[in-house]
Amino acid sequence: METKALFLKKAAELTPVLQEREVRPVRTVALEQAADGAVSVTEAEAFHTRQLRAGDVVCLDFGNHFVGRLTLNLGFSGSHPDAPAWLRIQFAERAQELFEDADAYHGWISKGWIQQEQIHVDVLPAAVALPRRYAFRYVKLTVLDVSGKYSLRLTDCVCRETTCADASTLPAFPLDDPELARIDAVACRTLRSCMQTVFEDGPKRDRRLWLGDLRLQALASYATYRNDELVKRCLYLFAGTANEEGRLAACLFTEPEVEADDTYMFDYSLFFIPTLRDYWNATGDRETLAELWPTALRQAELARKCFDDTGLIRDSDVLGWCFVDWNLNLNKQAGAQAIYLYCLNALTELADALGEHALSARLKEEYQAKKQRAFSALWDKEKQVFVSGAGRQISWASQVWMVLAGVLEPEEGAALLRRVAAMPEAEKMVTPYLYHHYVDALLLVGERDQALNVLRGYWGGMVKQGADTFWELYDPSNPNESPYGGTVVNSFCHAWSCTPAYFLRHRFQIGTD
Ligand code: RAM
Repeated sequence: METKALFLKKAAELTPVLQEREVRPVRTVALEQAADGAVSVTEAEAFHTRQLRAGDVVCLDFGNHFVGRLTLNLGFSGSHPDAPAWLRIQFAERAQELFEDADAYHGWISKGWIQQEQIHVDVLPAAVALPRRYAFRYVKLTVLDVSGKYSLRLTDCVCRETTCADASTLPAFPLDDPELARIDAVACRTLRSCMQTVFEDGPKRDRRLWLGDLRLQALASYATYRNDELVKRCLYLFAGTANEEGRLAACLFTEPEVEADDTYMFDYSLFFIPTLRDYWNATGDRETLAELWPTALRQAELARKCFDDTGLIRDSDVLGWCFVDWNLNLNKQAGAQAIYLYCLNALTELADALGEHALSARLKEEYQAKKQRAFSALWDKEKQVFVSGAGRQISWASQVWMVLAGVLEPEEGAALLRRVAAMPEAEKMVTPYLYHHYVDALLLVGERDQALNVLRGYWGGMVKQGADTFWELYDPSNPNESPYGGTVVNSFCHAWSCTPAYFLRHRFQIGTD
């Protein structure tokens, strides 16, 4: 069998059985939005006692974030229904979403992601199974119309929840500190909701496997639900969908057939290398390492072509040529150079593990040369920071990734991170994805207290805003930040934000017994 087909066969054999469970709303609520956008949630009359007429609204609170399919049990009182019940049903991960007008969204991402249905129910009573899988805590039902001769009753509402996270494998992690305990719990919940037949990036959107997200989910999984088989499946899915030259796509679909997306990003393809390294370190699964090693090696070979003859990565204006973060002003050149160096280090570790000593030595030489080039081309001697692109842009991202690439001694790296923090002109971080790397960089240079402060301040900031799961984007100075032209399509349960569980459990190891 051809190698890629073999990889996909292995991936298929590792498809997890999803656990299903029925959950019901824990209360009926009334939602109100204040002028500053804050939403208050108060308990309201229980849904099943209400007689609903045209224009009535029922909001259900499931008490936590769930992913699943919903069935509404509908009845009536009054005369025999002489017209259909016409309903709108909206799902929200955060209550705020229910105040957004889907029709007013004109951003570049499809409105199709907005979790909203309109249905006609011709015959009552009925059990109406809604057509999609939803990610939500709140469900809002609006009666668009019924006839004057009857009122509608919602007698029951059941969600069949799905996840492949097995609660029995989640190690207890008692923490004396309630703030950190809550951050850990929300992080675990985030990962759990994203664990479906692959590690999805977001169960609301995009509901697919992205390599950059997988890398962080895998780290969190090793420290929590420990689903190594799911990581292995995802690695084989990527390896099995490499293009003709061997390059891995940034993301892939699994339905109706497994298929790579036609989006390629410099950094995401490379992240196969550290993801395999982390899997190897966590499992010691040598067979998988040996089988997937050529795929990992190939990503570095292909990325190498993006450098000029002097060893400097070529910059590009193409949006998304290299991801790094969702800050649309961010220049990626320095970040890309650093990410390549970071991945070279991971590749060297794998080469050593496989006894490929000659290759390992060559990789080390290449690392030194490209590191020197980073300093000669991208280091601003006067400002003492890395700059990026023709405009010599200063950003958090460039410094964070250079630290992670190991180009500085720990004290120098710590000083660099402090320096950028004091530069208001530096391009900011906008996603938990880049904040993850900031925390990682702080830990690498020994700034443990500051790393913990970031967990408390940044992820804790989402908790303070009522997060049950961590969000795709969070800019404390602009909570309505969206690269998509509107927060209604943002994902509020997003894989790459689940890593506080990894940091707290694995890197800080501050749990109490
Ligand atoms: C977003 C996705 C995903 C991320 C990409 C680059 O569209 O939600 O999480 O990896 O961007």
